[in-house]
Amino acid sequence: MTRQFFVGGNFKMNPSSLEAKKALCTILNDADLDQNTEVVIAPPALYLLPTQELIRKDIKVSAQNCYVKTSGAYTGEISPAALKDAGIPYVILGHSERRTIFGESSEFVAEKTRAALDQGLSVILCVGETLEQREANQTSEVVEGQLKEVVKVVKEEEWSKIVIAYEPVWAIGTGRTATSAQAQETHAEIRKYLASAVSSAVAEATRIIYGGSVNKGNCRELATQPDVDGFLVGGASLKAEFIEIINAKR
Ligand code: G2H
Repeated sequence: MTRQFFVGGNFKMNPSSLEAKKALCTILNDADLDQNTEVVIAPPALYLLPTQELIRKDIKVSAQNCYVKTSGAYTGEISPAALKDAGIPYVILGHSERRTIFGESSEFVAEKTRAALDQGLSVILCVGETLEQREANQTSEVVEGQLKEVVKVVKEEEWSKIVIAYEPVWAIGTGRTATSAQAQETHAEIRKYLASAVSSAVAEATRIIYGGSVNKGNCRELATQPDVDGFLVGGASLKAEFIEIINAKR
């Protein structure tokens, strides 16, 4: 089975003006993009709707987070039902910045995944180990532990709505990218885990993308790896080089 290449742009809390956001959309709108690649951009929550208006229709828009409840007294949170209502098809969940800075546990990320799926949203589910964990040879254990909680709450047929983003924490925003061999090794382990914990069909069909300092210089080599099905791009998604990353397979 061929898995459609997927490139996500995680803008994080950038840029902090609508003008800069418009400029980014214009660059993408004018670009010659590989039509075989699914492209999703995740602006800050306040800019989701203007971005959806401005961006070409073959690029999808994603939230960077959502809560587990659909409505109620949860000041500052984003409802997955509101995302659905606004026509936002994707949400990023479990990003390491959410896990480390905001203390989100794997159980909570799984609960959010369940809530998002219940609204019909697709999920970019992030997993990854710290440098300390990698050096202690705990990468598989950590990543499988993060996935295990999600496996518990997702039905087999729902995995088609999930893209797994493997983002080693030590490679995020540091300029230190995993080598293509390191990425391939962990992606293959994740696929093997899915085969044993869910099914071989899900393992074969699920896209596993890499994130962590992806740029125009390293994307082509990473994209040659058989289990690397795309990228989640942070810093470089705010620049024109994002186009070269989207076109990495061309
Ligand atoms: C990892 C990635 C996007 P960056 O967080 O999710 O960011 O490419 O800046 O390392």
